[in-house]
Amino acid sequence: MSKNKQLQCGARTVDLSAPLVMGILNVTPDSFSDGGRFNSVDKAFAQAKQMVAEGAAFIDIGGESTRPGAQAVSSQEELDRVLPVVEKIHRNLDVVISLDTSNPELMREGAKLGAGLINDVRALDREGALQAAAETGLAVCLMHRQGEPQTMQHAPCYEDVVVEVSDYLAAKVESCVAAGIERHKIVLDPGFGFGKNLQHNLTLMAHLHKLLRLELPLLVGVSRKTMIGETLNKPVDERMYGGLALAVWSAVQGAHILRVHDVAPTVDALRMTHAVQQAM
Ligand code: 7PM
Repeated sequence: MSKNKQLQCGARTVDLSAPLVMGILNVTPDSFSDGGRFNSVDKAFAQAKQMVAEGAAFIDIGGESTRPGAQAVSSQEELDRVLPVVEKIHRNLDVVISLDTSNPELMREGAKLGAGLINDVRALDREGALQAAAETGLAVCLMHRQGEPQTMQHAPCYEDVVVEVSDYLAAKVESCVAAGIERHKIVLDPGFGFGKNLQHNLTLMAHLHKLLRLELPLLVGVSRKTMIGETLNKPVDERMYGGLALAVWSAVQGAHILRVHDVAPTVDALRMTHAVQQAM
């Protein structure tokens, strides 16, 4: 991937020549526990507004928890949670809206309301998802995983995790292109923690630059993840500094987008990193 690449996300063109931050916005009921629909839309919007003020270029909106053991959400429930937030953000904020979903209906409806990117942790594997994503014309993030979200951490196994992730993503790109998704609208993600143990995650992180051979933008999501918890022996609310180290490491290796909870500190860390990269 050359230095001054751009990514077309719906109506917006994103410049990927410096590392960008994607802020995570969960709109699951457990994230806004006091119930009322309007109240939760306002709270989600306020959080998005804050993340944009802190420098997020993308807001990744998710209404279905991918947490192992989490309850499955009906399609309508997911639409009802996510779409009002998409609409409000699109009308009021200057940011690319990413749909964190595997649901073809949400892809279509979200695209109509101004979303720019589809971030599907199931890599468009669900019935109808590949076609829906292609028909929206939006950019897509293809993430590697081994197994299904509910059971993927039971016994992850690889002969060569870097080669297998890379080969998987290369094959996915070809299926997407065959389905009508333009190559320049595809972002790749090794899927940290998705069917990977600590050693797999560390190996992937160490060799991240090898995924650049696929010549597409790279997205990395490690914010607050177990690989930090296991390395530092810290609970989820004490993983920010470890996450910043991995964000900087990823950017130095050539990652383009960092998906994080803690936007302000990550933006500073990446701006500082980029200033040094430019002096090379
Ligand atoms: C439970 C398990 C809660 C896993 C949350 C998660 C990624 C993603 C997620 C990622 C892309 C988390 C994950 N992770 N999308 N969605 N890449 N593209 O820790 O690494 O945020 S959900």
